[in-house]
Amino acid sequence: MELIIGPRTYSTWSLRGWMVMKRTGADFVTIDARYETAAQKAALSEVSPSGFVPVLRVGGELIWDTLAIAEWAAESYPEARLWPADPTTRALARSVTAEIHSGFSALRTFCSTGPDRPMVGDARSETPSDPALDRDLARVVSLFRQMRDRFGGEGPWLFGDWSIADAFYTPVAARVRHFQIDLADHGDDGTASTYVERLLAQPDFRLWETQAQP
Ligand SMILES: N[C@@H](CCC(=O)N[C@@H](CS)C(=O)NCC(=O)O)C(=O)O
Repeated sequence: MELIIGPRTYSTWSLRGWMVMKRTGADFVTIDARYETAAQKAALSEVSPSGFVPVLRVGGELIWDTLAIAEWAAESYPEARLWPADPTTRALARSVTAEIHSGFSALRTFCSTGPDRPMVGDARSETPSDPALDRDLARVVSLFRQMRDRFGGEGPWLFGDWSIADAFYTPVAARVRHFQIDLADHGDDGTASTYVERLLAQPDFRLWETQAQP
């Protein structure tokens, strides 16, 4: 089984897919792809139907798009409990996961990652400012506070036990760190920033950071 990923320094979707695959406990190898130049993009299109990463190659099939990979992993490795067991909690976890998968466009635009704006390491950028970004950050804070207040008694993650939702919000935590965003400015009472720190301290994320090439 192979997971084709982009640069570990800034490929946020690759990080999400890789974290989910790591949690399955399955044996897989990662294959590095790049997409800075036209030639690299053309080469990526040879292995990725959409031209994007991550892509999972399994049993002669390709699964592209992070959410599809995550759902495949949850179905294929039920013992990894990648989604919450309770159907209502699972629906909430899927909702917040879908929200980051298809939304938060201002956060992505104003806090975009790249070779000079890495989600790993000590480099930091100036905090951007825009009303649309403020709205996205207020939503992130409210979502984190709401879920942590509700499920905090069941464990340290967004829905108590670790789930795919935590993988999907790890790059958000990395953006908060890189762009030096003070979540208190966006309605945090400390709950969201504590959760952000927890995401950044995950051993899998630390491993990803150490494997990232500058
Ligand atoms: N909806 C896709 C988005 C994947 C995506 O945007 N991947 C970026 C890297 S983080 C990419 O492959 N970019 C290639 C390019 O811009 O040419 C998913 O969830 O996997």
